[in-house]
Amino acid sequence: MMIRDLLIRGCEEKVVAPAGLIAQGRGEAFDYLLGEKTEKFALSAIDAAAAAFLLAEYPVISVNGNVACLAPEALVKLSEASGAPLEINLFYREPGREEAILKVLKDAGAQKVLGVSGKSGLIKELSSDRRIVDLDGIYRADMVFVPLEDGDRTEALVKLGKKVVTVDLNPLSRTPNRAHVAIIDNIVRVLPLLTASIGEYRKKGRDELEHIYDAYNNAEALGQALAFMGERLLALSKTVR
Ligand code: PTJ
Repeated sequence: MMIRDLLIRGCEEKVVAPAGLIAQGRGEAFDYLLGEKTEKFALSAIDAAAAAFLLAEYPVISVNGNVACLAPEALVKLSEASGAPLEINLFYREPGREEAILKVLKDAGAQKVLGVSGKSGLIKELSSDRRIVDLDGIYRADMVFVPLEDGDRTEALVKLGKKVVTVDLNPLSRTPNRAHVAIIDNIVRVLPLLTASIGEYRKKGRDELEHIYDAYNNAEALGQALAFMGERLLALSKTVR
């Protein structure tokens, strides 16, 4: 209920797009299927994601309205731990939204936020407003963290040769199926775990990080997430009286 209220308030303040409330509802439904816990397949994806951050030359964290509203402090901590800048990149570019999100991030302690300077480039493969990206950010990044993303942009970023890491509660959605690493879990639970994993992995050498990244198989993890949800529902069905 608290998270729901947070998003409703975020929507009133233009941080969250109206469609963001629908996205949250879809996410919540899948979170019920997960049992609202971080499972093994998500933990191994978090480890691969941490390795991807540390192996990248220029990683960037893409921030939309939902993520900024749900976990602004955790985003700032992830940015500090990984050295990856935050870039506001919106699907629904209504007037005032970027400014509202910038304020949320600054209030949470962000020093520098990309995507608001006007120094923008275009991802030509995309038709939505998400094609507008910061020349100093996603445009030149070799790895992009895009939680709660739409499928078109994930596909476009992969086509451009960038490594793409996402967080999505829905393993059937196109984004997790196109990304290199998809963490099937709630963004609120993932961000602190990912930040901790990056802190721990900083001590590891490049070879070890490459080994962790290469050992991860995204299709297998998505299959495990679906199987987990199915088995959980089956077990629950036996307890219904
Ligand atoms: O702020 P904007 O304008 O950039 O718009 C953001 C939204 C989320 C509205 C936009 O990107 C969008 O429409 O996304 P989709 O296509 O609805 O995809 C969002 C995905 O995030 C869905 O698959 C949801 O299941 C998933 N999701 C929702 N809440 C969470 C989540 N995944 C992880 N944690 C959540 N809390």
